Amino acid sequence: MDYKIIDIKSTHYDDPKAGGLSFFEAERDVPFPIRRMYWIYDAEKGTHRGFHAHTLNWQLLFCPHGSIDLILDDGKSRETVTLDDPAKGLVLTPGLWREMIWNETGSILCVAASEYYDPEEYIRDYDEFIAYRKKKDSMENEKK
Ligand code: T46
Repeated sequence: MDYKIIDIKSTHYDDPKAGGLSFFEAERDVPFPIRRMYWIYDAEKGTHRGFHAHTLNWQLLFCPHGSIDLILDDGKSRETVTLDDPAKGLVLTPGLWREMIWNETGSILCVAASEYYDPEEYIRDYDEFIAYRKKKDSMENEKK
């Protein structure tokens, strides 16, 4: 499936009580220019969000606090990635259906996106997503 888990660079003070600091730089650590950041907070355990795919957006998702499951679907299979470490990032290419599940109340999901917000580049209907994926996959197979 077309996603990648990356290590986000992180530093810690000698005193572990002083916490950590994680960082990334667009086009150096993240394989796309970043045009937008957003974050989801105040969600309760068991919250389900998402249920859509993007046709243009590349994204880096990370969870600086808590634990969130990302269910990813490429139209053929489903895989679950758990984000539960501020130093772990998930790079998503366009064309993946996603559902997010909050494993802990107050978990924060941060997203760096390659595109400005455009509701037209979302697919929010699952049947439409499957039709889109079939077309995309057959066009990519023809190119090979
Ligand atoms: C994604 C997952 C991980 C805006 O007005 N501007 C924005 O940049 C965004 C991201 C959202 N919105 C509005 C659109 C909706 O009225 O915020 C509202 C909630 O968005 P949505 O229902 O799409 O939220 P999620 O949590 O289902 O999905 C979000 C992102 O939209 C999406 O890009 O991949 O987080």
